[in-house]
Amino acid sequence: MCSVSTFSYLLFYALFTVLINAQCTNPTVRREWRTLDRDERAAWISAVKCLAASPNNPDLVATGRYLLHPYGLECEGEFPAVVSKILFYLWKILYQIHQTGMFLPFHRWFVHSVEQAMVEKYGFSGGFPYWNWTIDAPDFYKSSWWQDSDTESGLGGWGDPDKDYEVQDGAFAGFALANPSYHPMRYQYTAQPFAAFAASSPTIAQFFNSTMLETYANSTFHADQIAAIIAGNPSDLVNFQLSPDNWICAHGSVHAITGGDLAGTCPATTEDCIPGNKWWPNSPLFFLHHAMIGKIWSDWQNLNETSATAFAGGSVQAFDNTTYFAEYPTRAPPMLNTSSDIYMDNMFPGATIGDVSNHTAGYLCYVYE
Ligand SMILES: [Cu+2]
Repeated sequence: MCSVSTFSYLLFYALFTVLINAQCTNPTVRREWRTLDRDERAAWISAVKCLAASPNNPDLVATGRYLLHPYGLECEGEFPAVVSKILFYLWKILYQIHQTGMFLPFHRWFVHSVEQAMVEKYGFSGGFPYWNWTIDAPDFYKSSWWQDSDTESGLGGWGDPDKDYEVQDGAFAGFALANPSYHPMRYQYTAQPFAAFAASSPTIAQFFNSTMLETYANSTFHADQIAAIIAGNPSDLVNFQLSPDNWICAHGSVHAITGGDLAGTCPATTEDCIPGNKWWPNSPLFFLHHAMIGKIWSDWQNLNETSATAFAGGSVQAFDNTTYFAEYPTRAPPMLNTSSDIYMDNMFPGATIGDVSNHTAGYLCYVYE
């Protein structure tokens, strides 16, 4: 049941400005999904479904950057009530928030903003869960992550190959999504996803050599590798960020090995569809995945004082050629700084990059367990 009170929604925005200056004395705790009990899992799923069914924010302003995407204009407009509109939004600005300095700040603010909407509009108690996929890396296909088919609290398993990889069990079976066309949620296990990913675009293909094309995705996100990323590159955000946001990396690998609505092939019913990364944020798993990316950033920040406030990065993907790409590892000018606004286009309240560098101060008040 999704009950929305206009009053509480308005109150949320009024409170929001007051909370900026509040002390973070009682942070919410972000826990791994599998440590949540059944009621906690069901509460998160219920709030996500309510959010997905809610109307678009009328203040959302479409900007020119949507036009970069070949499907951008086709997907504008109203969708049936159950379509996951909020997930739809992020997909449109894919090119500004990956492989730019916006990658970590944007995703931190976006997950937080979604959590706040769930709390204020749908009674979610807060403490956003995360997906520690290092647990699943050794045998991703058969891991415990894909074994919970509870219709209220389970995330469900893999899609059925005989039914276009549509998910058949768990609370999100049949969950309706808008991109690249209206379809039920899908997951398609793909052990070596990068050849297909590279083939989706000549621009992307130029950055892949034969070794990269054959990489097993789960070989990039084992626990010891993530620990090394966190311990490596102290104070050096440029090279730290490259670890989860390069062509072959933990972030992209989790998307691509899951396939379907976390990044993958086209739904069978979609015409003129280019497979690949165009709908990476479709699945609600997106938020659990990016809460984990936020945890890795947080763990790295907590290792030393300089890392805690470090920022560096450009605003434009440096994809012209491999030399230019190598010159701007977290992307090209115009450069971003801590005063730069995070792209939200009025969907959620705005913030700057500096506002999100510390998740226990200012707007943010949570810790990871
Ligand atoms: Cu992602």
